[in-house]
Amino acid sequence: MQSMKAFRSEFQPRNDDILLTSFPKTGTTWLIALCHNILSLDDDGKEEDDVLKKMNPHELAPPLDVNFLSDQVQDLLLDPGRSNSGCKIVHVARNPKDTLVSMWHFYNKILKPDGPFPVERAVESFCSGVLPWGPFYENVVGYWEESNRRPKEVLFLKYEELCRYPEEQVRKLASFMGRPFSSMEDGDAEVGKVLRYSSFNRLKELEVNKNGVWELHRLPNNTFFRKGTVGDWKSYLTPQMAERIDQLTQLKLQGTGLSLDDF
Ligand code: PAP
Repeated sequence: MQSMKAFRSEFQPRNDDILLTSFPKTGTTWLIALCHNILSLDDDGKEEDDVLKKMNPHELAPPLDVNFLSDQVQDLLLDPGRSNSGCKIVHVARNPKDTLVSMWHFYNKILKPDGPFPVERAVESFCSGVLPWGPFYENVVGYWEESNRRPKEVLFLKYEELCRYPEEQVRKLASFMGRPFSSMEDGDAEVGKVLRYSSFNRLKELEVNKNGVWELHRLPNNTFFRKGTVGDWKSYLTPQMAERIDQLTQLKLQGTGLSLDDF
């Protein structure tokens, strides 16, 4: 909370900053990798030079809300070049049932309790909004509404659309970041490279993500790569649980124009 308060009162973005925002487990790791690879295209680097081979994507974009007071991001406070205008925000959202199941797996793994946390309690906690990083729906609707109000400054992406229309979505992301791809063949090749370098299968199999640890949080990097699919909730939630979440989703998103489907 201290870090969050300090962030809210003191952080001044630079005009060319791009802030990545998300509710946990909605595609943050993927989004960081995609943005990194879009920005790295100019370097014309070879695969062996890719820093993602040495670092978990999170190390490239430290989480400001948690670590604002840590040494790693302290320098952001001291940069006189920062002004409070013009920065861009990219938000990634995901359907609530996969988000919940992904979070449940994550905490079961890192907290190492005697047995898995009962899924019924995870559903209860999700539906009541009492969970790490607070209520899911208020978070996502806030970014959705802001993206409608300020489309040039706030881009709203969905995990499911990234899975289903990867080329289109990466082009949209790159244009928003001010690095549009050409519509010619070389542009298609670059989009393909960004997607390949950021892909779940590639990142999961990198040595750094198999056996490395993110020192800042002392978390094994492999906790960020589980299944990487849409609809895995079906293996864990009963039809009753799914129905409860669907009803809540309908209620919370009513009138917003936002849908969070697991198509
Ligand atoms: P975080 O909040 O801890 O950063 P985040 O990256 O937002 O987690 O979400 C993790 C989910 O994204 C995991 O989903 P799953 O549990 O349903 O499998 C993880 O597997 C998935 N993920 C990580 N990297 C990628 C990627 N490159 N492409 C697609 N999905 C990914």
